[in-house]
Amino acid sequence: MKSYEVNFDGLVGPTHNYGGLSYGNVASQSNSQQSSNPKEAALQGLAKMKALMEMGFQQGVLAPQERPDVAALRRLGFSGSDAQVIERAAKDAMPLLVASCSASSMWVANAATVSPSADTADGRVHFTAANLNCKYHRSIEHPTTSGVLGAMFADPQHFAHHAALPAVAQFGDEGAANHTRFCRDYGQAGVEFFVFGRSAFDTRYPAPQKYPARQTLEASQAVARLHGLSDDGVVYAQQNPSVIDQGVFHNDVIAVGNGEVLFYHEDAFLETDKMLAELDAKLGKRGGNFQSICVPRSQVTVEDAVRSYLFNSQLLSRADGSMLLIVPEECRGNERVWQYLQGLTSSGGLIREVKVFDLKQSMQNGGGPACLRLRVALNQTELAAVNPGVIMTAPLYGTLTQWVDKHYRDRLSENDLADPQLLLECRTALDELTQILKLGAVYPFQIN
Ligand code: SUG
Repeated sequence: MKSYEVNFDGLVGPTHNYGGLSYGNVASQSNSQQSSNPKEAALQGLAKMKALMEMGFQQGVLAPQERPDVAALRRLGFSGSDAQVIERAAKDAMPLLVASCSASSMWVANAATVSPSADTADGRVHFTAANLNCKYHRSIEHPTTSGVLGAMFADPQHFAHHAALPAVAQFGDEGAANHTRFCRDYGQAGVEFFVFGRSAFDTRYPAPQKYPARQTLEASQAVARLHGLSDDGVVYAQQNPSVIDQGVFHNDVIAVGNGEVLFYHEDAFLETDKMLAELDAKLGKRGGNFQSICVPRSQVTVEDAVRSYLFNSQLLSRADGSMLLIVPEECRGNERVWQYLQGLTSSGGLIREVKVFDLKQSMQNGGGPACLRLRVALNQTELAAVNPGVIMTAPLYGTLTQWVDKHYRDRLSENDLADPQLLLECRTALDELTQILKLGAVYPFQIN
């Protein structure tokens, strides 16, 4: 049976703004307080989805979350009508209002970790929503993430959903941003590669000095257990703590993998040779031929990688077996990175083509092409069991762009977040969206 990698891209929500909320994420910190353009952000994301669909890739869409999150503000003690909750938070605790308005659920690489059915003990596709426990504004995502994923992948015969891990730093989990799967074919058993930033319980592992390591080894191990992965199908590796301290807050800012290929920066990991040997051996036992492409620091520095998001690219397999790299415009803007990419595609290797996308609105918060998508490998039967409302088509693209044009503002600054009218606009938009995507009631305002 044929199998596919389906990319489900996060649709940018109507409150997209630059809140400066992510310490350790250089772009989020440096663009704090700038005004944003939610309409442009959503259209940039949709343009990427449409382009990939037109290139023949399977493409889906993942709905944004209800923001401002009034229920989250109520849990923090703000009361009264919804408008009063927002007004009081704006007056007494603006940072909390900003956090409750973040459209950060757009970076769906952090929504969950997904294991395809070929890897799991019960032969179902497993999802564990990420607790995103390192940042308050992201820690409030997982209940709705679970609801939306449940509405997209509803059939229990094919799909198993696990709640987020315990919400403590020791089980900090950032989902697929620190997880890659290698395989010969999407439908065959593969090797799942979990990258962690620190260990919560074992002091032998070093930790970064400056910025937080968001993913723990123990969280990755728990996800592997929940998904029923076998030891010979899993490899764990530690991120180099010094790159975390340079702004590599997720492994997908410094490495990307697909099929049999890992594309990574020389400084990305600790004990790289041991890790590569284990990947090679384990994929070899599953019939695959592991290949790695190391980008040397002499050609591209870690700083170049963080600024350009070279590795936050989508590495896609084409029908002829060659690969395509989807990179953000910022790669073209960096001379060393662009030169490296020219050399890479003309070297006769596997990666033959680079396509550039303008995702500036998302990039200014530290979210590139790879952050915006959640990969789900599915066989034909499983793909047919996915809610068809979320699969991208030309008519759906048309409907969603019209929906964005109708409901989104083209400028949002911090003061606008306190406008109770924004809450109404967002709820009206999202209510319509759940009908467009045929999700049913998934948002707190629809359920309570
Ligand atoms: O978690 N930025 C996100 C970016 C996530 C990128 N995802 C991956 N690398 N997979 C984060 O740091 C910034 C929000 C703000 O500052 O307004 C933010 O949440």
